[in-house]
Amino acid sequence: LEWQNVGTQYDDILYHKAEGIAKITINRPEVRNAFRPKTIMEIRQALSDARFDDQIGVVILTGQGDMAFCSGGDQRVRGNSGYQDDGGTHHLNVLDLQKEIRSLPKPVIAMVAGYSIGGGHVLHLVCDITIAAENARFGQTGPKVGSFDGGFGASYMASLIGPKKAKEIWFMCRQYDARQALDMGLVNTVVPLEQLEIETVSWAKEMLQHSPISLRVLKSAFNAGLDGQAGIQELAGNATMLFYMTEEGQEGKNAYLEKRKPDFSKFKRQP
Ligand code: 2NE
Repeated sequence: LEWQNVGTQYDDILYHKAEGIAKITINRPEVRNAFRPKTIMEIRQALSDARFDDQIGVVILTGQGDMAFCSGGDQRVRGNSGYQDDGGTHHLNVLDLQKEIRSLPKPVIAMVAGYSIGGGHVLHLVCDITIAAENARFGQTGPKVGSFDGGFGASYMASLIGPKKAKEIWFMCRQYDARQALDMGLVNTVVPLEQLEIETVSWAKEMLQHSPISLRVLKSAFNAGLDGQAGIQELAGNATMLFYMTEEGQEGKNAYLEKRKPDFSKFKRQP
């Protein structure tokens, strides 16, 4: 693909677009792509751009280089109540990013080479699809470094691979290779490192051929159960959007604007 650099304003990430695909790359290879508050803020901004760009149908999240997708929170800036930004405020804003990846109405693919560890492991988890290179290694470190993610990091992992395996991953803090991750259902496929982007782009292109609304509604339907009332809200938001697209929905608005009684009699009740 002829990637176009559309993220020159960012320090911690690269942001590219090509042929309907947006690619967000965490660009801190010297710390195995660990994130600080600025990194998360920039990913959220790029994600928002990808959401509002109607030419974009699929987002790829990845890490710069072959050594790591992401190694979680940058422990060098970890303070007493979160990760410290340049102004001295502490954040755990990766939790907001997790929610935004899940509620982005377009598929998000994690493209993983090397380590996907700690908060960086949860980031690949919450993506819709994970394509792993053969050198990928997965794991949580929280209980080793005095941290944990009891939100999606625990509950979504358990729904993905079962509670026994999820507890093993969190309680033991072991690392798992790409084949083990595939066997557990943590990733969708494993490919040689040199094929990683080719394979990921080909998955993205296949999805791009399909109905955007089908993908959108399916994504929110997959999330609805675990997300409770917020999940229902998102699914119902799609129903509202689709209703606005119908003549029946538009009749209500038109009647209001034309100061007349709405006539819904011509619209059939479906069985
Ligand atoms: C990722 C891993 C397994 C890689 O190991 P290796 O042997 O390939 O590399 P090395 O030498 O450990 O790391 C290379 C450089 O990157 C830094 C290292 O300190 C080292 O720096 P220098 O010695 O060259 O100066 N580095 C790596 N990860 C870093 C990190 N997360 N923060 C700051 N510097 C980091 C290995 O490096 C590793 O296990 N890293 C730590 C993983 C970790 O514990 N992450 C935090 C989990 S907690 C979290 O992410 C979190 C949460 O639980 C809840 C909310 C938000 C965040």
